[in-house]
Amino acid sequence: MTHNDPMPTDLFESTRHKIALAPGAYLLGGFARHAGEALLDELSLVSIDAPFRHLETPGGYRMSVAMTNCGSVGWVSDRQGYRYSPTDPLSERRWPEMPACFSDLARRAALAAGFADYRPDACLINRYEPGSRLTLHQDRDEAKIDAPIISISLGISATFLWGGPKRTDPVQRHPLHHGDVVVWGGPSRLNFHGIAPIVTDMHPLTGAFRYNLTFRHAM
Ligand code: MD3
Ligand code: FE
Repeated sequence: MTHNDPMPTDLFESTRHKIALAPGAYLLGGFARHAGEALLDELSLVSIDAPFRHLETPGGYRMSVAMTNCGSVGWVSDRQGYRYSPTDPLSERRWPEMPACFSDLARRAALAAGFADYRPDACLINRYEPGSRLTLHQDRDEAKIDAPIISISLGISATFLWGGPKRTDPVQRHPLHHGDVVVWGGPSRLNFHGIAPIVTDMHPLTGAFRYNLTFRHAM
C-alpha cells in the first residue's frame, strides 16, 4: 500500500460513521439504510400475525409506544410485570419467526462493533407516533445480560436519551435517524436510556411513524 491509499477501516463492512457513545456502545450511522424497504416489508408481515398494541405497565398505565415482537420469545408487560413470553398474549400463538433480513442485519452490526457470533432470540418492535415517548429505563429482563442489545431506527427521527448506570446520572441527547443502528454492549449495557416525545414529521417509507427494532438475547 502507498501513502496515498485510503485507510482500510474495516474489512467486512463500511463503518465510516461509527461513533463510540460510551464504553462498549457504538452508533453506526446509516448502517441499515440500504435495507430500509426490506426491513419495513418484513415488519408489516410480522404485524399482520402479531398486531401492534399498547401494553399496560405493571402500574396500570397504557404505554404510548405500540409494540409487537418476532423471534422465539417476545417482551410483554401487564399488571403482573415485565417478562419474555414464547407466545403472543393476544392470540396465544407463538410470535412470528424472526425474518432472515432482521437477524442478518443485527449480526452484521454486532460484528462491526466487535461482537462476534451474535444470535438474538428476541426482537421487540416499537412503533412511535407523534407524542409517543419512552421514559428512562434499564433493559434488564434478559437472561444473557452480557450480550449486547442492537437497535435499528426506521422512519421519522427521534431524540435518544442516555444516561449512566444510575437513574439520577446526567442524560445526554442524541438524534437517531432512519437507518441508524446502535449497539449497546460491555459496561454500558445496563445504562438508563429513553426516547424524548416524538415530534410530528413525515418519512417517505413510514409516513408519520417511527419504528425501532431491538434485538436481544433474552433466554
Ligand atoms: C442503551 N428502545 O426497546 S433503542 C427499548 O428507540 C428501547 O425504541 C428505544 O429502549 C427505541 O428498550 C431505544 C437504543 C437502546 C436499546 C437498548 C439499550 C439503547 C440502550 C440498552 C442499554 C443502554
Ligand atoms: Fe430500552
